[in-house]
Amino acid sequence: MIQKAIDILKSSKSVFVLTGAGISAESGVPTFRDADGLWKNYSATDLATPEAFARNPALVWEWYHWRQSIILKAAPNPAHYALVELEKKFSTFLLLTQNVDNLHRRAGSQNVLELHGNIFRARCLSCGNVQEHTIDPDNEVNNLPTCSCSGLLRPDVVWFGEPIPQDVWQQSLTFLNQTDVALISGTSGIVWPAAAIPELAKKGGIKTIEVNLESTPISPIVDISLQGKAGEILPQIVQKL
Ligand code: BV8
Ligand code: ZN
Repeated sequence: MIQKAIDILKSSKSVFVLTGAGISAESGVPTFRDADGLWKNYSATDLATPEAFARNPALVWEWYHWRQSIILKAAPNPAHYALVELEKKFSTFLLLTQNVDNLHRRAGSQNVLELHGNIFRARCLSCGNVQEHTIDPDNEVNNLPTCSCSGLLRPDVVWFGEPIPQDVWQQSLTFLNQTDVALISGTSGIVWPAAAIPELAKKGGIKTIEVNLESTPISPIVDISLQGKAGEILPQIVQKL
């Protein structure tokens, strides 16, 4: 099966990659499924909403600062680096990630689109100003981050129930429509609209390859579903291209 994936990629000129939290699992960043109940018994889907932030901004910011502290200690893993190597082998390449951890960029990926934003950016609720925002690990005081205009800052990520950035989505669909193969890795295929991508690729006659630790709702849809760790399988594929 892995050889079939290699053969498809070898006969392709353009590659579209979609990643999810599973790509960062081997970096020690908990996935959304692992994270449920991991932090003070809260579930990610309860905290990653505008309602949760409106109700208790301090709690939501504490959760994001906790996640930032984990990500800052984490390093990209072989799965991230395999995708950096994959990008070098294809003149036409797009990496669409659902992750907000910035690890693809830290690994060296160039053509990255972030469908759900970035945990190291914050946006002002008053003036809309977007700025880099990383916790100061030494400064334990978690007072609410505010903008220079003194407005309250929120994490610049897409919460459940919020629309995804239309420019990113449109750019991804345009690229998907002209690509030869879509490689989907580390996503449970539950969160929409990213979960629609495998179906859209299939309808467009595009070859689809999944690399995931366990089978997902995507597995029966794709042409090739490889089960295992992305940090092991992706390097095996890329070094043979
Ligand atoms: C939208 C950023 C509409 C935040 C995230 C009811 C009310 C409102 C909306 C909805 C609703 N019902 C459904 C919806 C739509 C909703 C949705 O899909 N909900 C789900 C729960 C059903 N979607 C939305 O709300 C989206 N917006 O629909 O807007 C709209 C339109 C116009 C106007 C107004 C509204 C927005 C969704 C974005 C949410 N934000 N993240 C933050 O990070 O804090 S989603 C978040 O969860 C992640 O970004 C990621 O996308 C998702 C988790 O998914 P995965 O990445 O797949 O991770 P997961 O843990 O699930 O799976 C990991 C996988 O990796 C597993 O399969 C595992 O086996 C595998 N794995 C583990 N280790 C490894 C591995 N694989 C390989 N190697 C390993 N080592
Ligand atoms: Zn402001």
